[in-house]
Amino acid sequence: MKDYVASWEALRRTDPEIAEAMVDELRRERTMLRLIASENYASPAVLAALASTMTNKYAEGYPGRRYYGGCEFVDVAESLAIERTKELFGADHANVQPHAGASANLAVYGAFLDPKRTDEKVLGLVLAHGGHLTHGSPVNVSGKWFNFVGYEVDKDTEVIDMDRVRDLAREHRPRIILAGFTAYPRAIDFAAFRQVADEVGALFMVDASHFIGLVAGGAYPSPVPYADVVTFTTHKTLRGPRGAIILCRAEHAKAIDRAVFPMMQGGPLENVIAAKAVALKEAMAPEFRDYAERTVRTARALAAALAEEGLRPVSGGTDSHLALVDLQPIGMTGADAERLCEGVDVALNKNAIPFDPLPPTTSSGIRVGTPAVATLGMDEPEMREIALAIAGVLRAPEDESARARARGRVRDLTERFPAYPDEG
Ligand code: DSN
Repeated sequence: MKDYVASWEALRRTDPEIAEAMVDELRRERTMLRLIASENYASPAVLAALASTMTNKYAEGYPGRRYYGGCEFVDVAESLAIERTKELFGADHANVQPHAGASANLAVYGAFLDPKRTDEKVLGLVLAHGGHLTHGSPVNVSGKWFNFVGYEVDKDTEVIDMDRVRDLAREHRPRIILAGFTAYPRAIDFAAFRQVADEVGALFMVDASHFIGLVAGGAYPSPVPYADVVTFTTHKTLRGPRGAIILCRAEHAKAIDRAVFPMMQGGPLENVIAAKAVALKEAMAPEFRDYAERTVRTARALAAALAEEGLRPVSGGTDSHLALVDLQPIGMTGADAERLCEGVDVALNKNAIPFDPLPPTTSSGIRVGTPAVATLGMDEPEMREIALAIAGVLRAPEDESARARARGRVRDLTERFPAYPDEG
């Protein structure tokens, strides 16, 4: 009997249409330059854990305290994921069960807020200035059921103005102050947020989804010493499977565990938790520090190279894995830029910039991130190539020879830095 039973041949026989879609997706990931800041390449070991028979197991509860028998082996995987998380980030407590970042954030709100109490507020960065849908957007359950007050970036510097955050905190006396972003390029002053939270008696929550892999590799400040609760997804800079984890101080452990299960979720996805454990082990290796540093170094280089080509990085640059680029100087919308780049095999996304005059479906900016290209081994010289490909096409959208040159640059890069190369 085999020790591992997932079978590509069986899948191809059983469902050739799905198999073909998977082959096409792998080809796309190999041939496109992937600059979507929230995406990465999970390792073959992580992918193997996802396809394991642990997907067959029900395991409501937590290791050693389950509602089903037969959990001894998934307990091993989940306990390893918990211990590795605590060790890697120096946290008191970890819950590795959230299915997604949205579920993790909802669990934190469920743990500490009563939706019926209108006086319990959360102060968070507005979506239009780099926050997230789950940070109080009116179309999301966070904004529908809970009471959010938004802070913005400063109009001139385009960075978070801590005096403004303090003023809003004094005015609204929030129950939670939330820091974290999806499209904010700069380092966050976690100590300053903690001070404001202490002054008004608020809990301090950080959604570290985007930058947690950089924290693991020592390339971005850690929120853990300052925050009561830290949520993060595991598939962005951390390079694991899709899913999320919550860290918290010991005093909040029970409230967080109860909020994840049974308040928000039922059975945990134990195959995904095993894959999280694998990714955490990879993130503990010395090579991951090199990866995290290269990710930030390349993002800085890409922002600078785009600036040289006349594309303005919001806030003047980046301290993280992403840059937000204002296209107003070249008179182009984010939606058009996204489409043009896609046409030359560069995947990136349109993005609102602070104080954007256009609606989010069009937007005046693009977001570019380097977690995926840094995984492939690209470094500063390659960022110049990428900037030339993007700027060449955006500055001359009608020029077929510019498009051909850009496609050639992308092909050269993806061939020199292959994704999932065959072993041996
Ligand atoms: N949708 C993700 C992003 O692209 O940033 C965040 O959840």
